[in-house]
Amino acid sequence: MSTPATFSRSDAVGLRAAVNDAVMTTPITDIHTHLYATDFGELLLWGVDELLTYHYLVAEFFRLSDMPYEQFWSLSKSQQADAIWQCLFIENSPISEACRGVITVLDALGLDVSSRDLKSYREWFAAQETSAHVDRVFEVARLKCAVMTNDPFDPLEQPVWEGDYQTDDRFHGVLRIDPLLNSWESTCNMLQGRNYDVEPTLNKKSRAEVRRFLTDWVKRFKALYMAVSLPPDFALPEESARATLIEECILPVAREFNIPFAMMIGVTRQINPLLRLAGDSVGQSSLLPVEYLCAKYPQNKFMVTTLSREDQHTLCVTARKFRNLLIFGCWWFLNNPSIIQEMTEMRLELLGPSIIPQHSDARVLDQVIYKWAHSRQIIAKVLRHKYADLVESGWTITDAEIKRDAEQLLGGNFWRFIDLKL
Ligand code: FIX
Ligand code: ZN
Repeated sequence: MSTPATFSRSDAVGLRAAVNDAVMTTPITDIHTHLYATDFGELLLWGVDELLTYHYLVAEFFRLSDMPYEQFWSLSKSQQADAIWQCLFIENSPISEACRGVITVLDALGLDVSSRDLKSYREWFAAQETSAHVDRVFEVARLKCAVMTNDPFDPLEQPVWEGDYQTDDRFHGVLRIDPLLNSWESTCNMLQGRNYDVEPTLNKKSRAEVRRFLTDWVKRFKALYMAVSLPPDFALPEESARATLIEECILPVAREFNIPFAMMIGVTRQINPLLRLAGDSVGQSSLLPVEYLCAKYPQNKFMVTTLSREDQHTLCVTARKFRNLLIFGCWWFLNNPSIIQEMTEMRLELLGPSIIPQHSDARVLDQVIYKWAHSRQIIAKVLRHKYADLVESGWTITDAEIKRDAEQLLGGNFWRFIDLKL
């Protein structure tokens, strides 16, 4: 048996290679995506037209094109993709992170990006079979599994869950409850339509019925956690339907199933509705509600990500105070190399390896390739600097320890938190 490699001051080159190898090859648990298993049919998006019409690119398109909004939305998907390709990749250079992502994906799948031949990319994707393509993408991205975002109110998803869905070990369920918490009035009507005996006042009976609804869907989805996105003015404690629903419905059910409640805080929806899915924005948030929940409910587990760059330091400090809080990901507008680097450094400095540095938020299967290729590079860079500082101070570190740390960051911390009993 060979002795495990140990790195000290004199092994900068070896240390660098060991960190790169560990971070680049460790299989990932992607804890928040908008992907689906193949049984969900058309809900699983993949291919070059989906990549090009990603809402991140739609927002960028409207900055550089003068096409009227209505004209763009009246085009077919492939016509929209043509317009975006022409504008963002041919008439301008694809410098933005979302544009670069498309190039990374095509290149990783073996397509010749220097040809700039969209037609040939389309032909290649058209020749792939869905299930084999999922296998391939998981392999190229070195993904172990992905956590879906499942909506009990989605008319396309619901029949699949209620039908003969064959569980795929690579895709895990999550109960997403935005409508419940962000528009209670209309959700109340929907629940009534599904035979839950609820009233807008959220009386005792209604609260029990909401818990019954949550229980039904946690079970049906085999949900690893419950999740919601929240606006910057999210406040707790307060007198509101949202507060009652969180404290008296969600948290008791989460405790019963020992699952975390994930809050994604800081999104202002539909600032520009003409952009449709691309029309959401960001605002700074108070993290007092997170402090309040973690302190008042020590038997509940919370996962939190915040959308504003300005909130990241407070979030780290809050996580230092509460073991029932796990912070995750560089969400959406933060998913850019410079910000990922800054956030990952700050998180490791304040919290050591007890974080989930990234999730992909992929909406199109192929995106996991670029989201993870780009993030792995940055995580490796930050870790290299951290280990280099340590060995510079006389510490030694082994290859096995580096692999252990990479495994924790890229999946282990999540699964440990899921299993954690408080
Ligand atoms: O609320 C969310 O889960 C957001 O991540 C998405 O709705 C958003 O549109 C997105 O795709 C961000 O990456
Ligand atoms: Zn998301």
